[in-house]
Amino acid sequence: MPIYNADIADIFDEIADYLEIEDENPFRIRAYRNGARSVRGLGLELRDLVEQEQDLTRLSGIGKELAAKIVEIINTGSARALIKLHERIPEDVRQLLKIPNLGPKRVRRLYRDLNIQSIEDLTKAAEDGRIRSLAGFGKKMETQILISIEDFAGQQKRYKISIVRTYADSLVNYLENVNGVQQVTAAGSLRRSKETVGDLDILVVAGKDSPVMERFVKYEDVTRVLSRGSTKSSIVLRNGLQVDLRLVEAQSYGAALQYFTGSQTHNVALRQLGRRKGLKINEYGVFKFEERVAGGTEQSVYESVGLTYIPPELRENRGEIEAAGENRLPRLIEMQDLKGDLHAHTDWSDGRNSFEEMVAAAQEKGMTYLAITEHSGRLTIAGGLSADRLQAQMDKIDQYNDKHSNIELLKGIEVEILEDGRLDLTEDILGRLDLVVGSIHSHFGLSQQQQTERILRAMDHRYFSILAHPSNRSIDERPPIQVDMIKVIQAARDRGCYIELNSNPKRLDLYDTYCQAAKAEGVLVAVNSDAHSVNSFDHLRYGVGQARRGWLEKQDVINTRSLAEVKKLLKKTMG
Ligand code: DGT
Ligand code: CA
Ligand code: CA
Ligand code: ZN
Repeated sequence: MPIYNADIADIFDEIADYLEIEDENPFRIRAYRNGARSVRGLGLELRDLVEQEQDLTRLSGIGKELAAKIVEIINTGSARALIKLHERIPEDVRQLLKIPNLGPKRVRRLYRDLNIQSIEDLTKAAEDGRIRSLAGFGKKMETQILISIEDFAGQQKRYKISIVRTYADSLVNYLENVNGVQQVTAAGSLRRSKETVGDLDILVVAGKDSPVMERFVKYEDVTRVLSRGSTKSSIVLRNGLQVDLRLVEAQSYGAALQYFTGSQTHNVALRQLGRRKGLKINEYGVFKFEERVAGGTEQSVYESVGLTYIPPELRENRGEIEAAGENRLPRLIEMQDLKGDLHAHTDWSDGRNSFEEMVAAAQEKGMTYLAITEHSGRLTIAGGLSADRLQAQMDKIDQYNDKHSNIELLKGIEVEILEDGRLDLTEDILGRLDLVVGSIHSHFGLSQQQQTERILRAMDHRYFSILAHPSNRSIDERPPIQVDMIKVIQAARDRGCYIELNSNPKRLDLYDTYCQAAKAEGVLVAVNSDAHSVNSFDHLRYGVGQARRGWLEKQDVINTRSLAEVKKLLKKTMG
């Protein structure tokens, strides 16, 4: 692989970072920084100059030490100086330099004296009050550090999964069509189905002569090229999304996919496990002494340390490694397990498509049942239904079911939970439905105790089937309400009702950890679309992704059941 100037500049910057943490001679540090800058800005590729045996010290900003390093990097792909620094300082300590107002001196103290190796370590130490005791830090500095970490996190804009999915699909398709490209995979948090994605990580296997890097940086949607190297390049798309591309050899594909899928904490735990077994795991493969023992596939990487394959959605270091070691990983739910949908709107309330269009679309998706659940009257901005209109819709549904047999419509409502926990319709009308979906669209600011009691009271109603979007967060728009979700889940268990995982990518609410809690309590989860148009049934894939992150299996989700079973389960909540 040819070495590009960007590869060399990255190495110089990395060396400078470590030298700063080590409190090295400032002139030497500055030499590396200047070197990185001038290498990046150079019009010619250094590897051509080296091949022509030109004197590199004639370039501005390049002295004897750096010239020698450039030759070394071009010939060997790396610099011994950097490898030595890596042995002394863990890689992640470098991240600390990015925190505003921290600076290398403080980073050094934090690492040396408190063994803080990452931003997570730093957050924890500040929260535990361990930083104030360091000489020269103090309580004020400790608070300031927490604020700076938050600022830093805030700068890292995150994108909804649905947006990144769309961009990823186009880019993957584009790269697949470049000459010599054998494989393209989107890794990182997208592959783990996280609700939001910081940047997109793409992994490519291609032949030696493939122009894939050139084509990548020339993708039509690129607004900025951050770096361009032989095995690694980064671009920014017009919407601000950063995309990192890594080029790997086929024999390393599995190891690289495993590495770049993350999460970082999962990878750290996996590497530790490897170390205990005398194996070294990195993005190139699994090695015993110097010999490669695995790495072509992800499966081989996991098997090399005695684990069964761990699906990407579980890779958060939340017990999946232990479970894989004992062969008790869940068999995660899949898209085709869904038999129907228990929450959808039509233009009778605020949906964009007609009743007939929604039903046809659900049928086309292969659903065997669909619950129509319009808003109730109190939600006037959403065209909420009065009792009379609801009765009219129920009649329409009865007529539909009489005439058709390939999909069954269920009579439902998305009833407003009022501020005091009462429902927005009387028992008289609610009792005529197949299911009652209850949700909150107002009074988001109640205290945790009030909010929790409000929901518990709503669930206490004679007719209450499913609590919809329980935290009410709306990504980029609204934080979650304050509620004791564990209490709510336990209440659902006691009352025999169900909890929704809303598949709309701006909600994805129930959170993954609460899916696990629901499963532990034996509360069935409804993975619903909350469709407001024919296209939004497609959102179910994100709901399933989130359910998988929450360790849910087919049997944990109510709408994987047959129509007859679902009707029975809903009936239990209706009287
Ligand atoms: P994001 O982009 O914030 O949504 O989250 P990720 O998980 O995609 O993180 P990202 O893009 O920084 O890196 C992708 C994966 O590559 C990450 O999950 C683990 C691996 N990785 C990247 N940088 C490092 C690193 O410095 N140390 C370790 N151990 N792993 C890393
Ligand atoms: Ca990423
Ligand atoms: Ca990345
Ligand atoms: Zn709804």
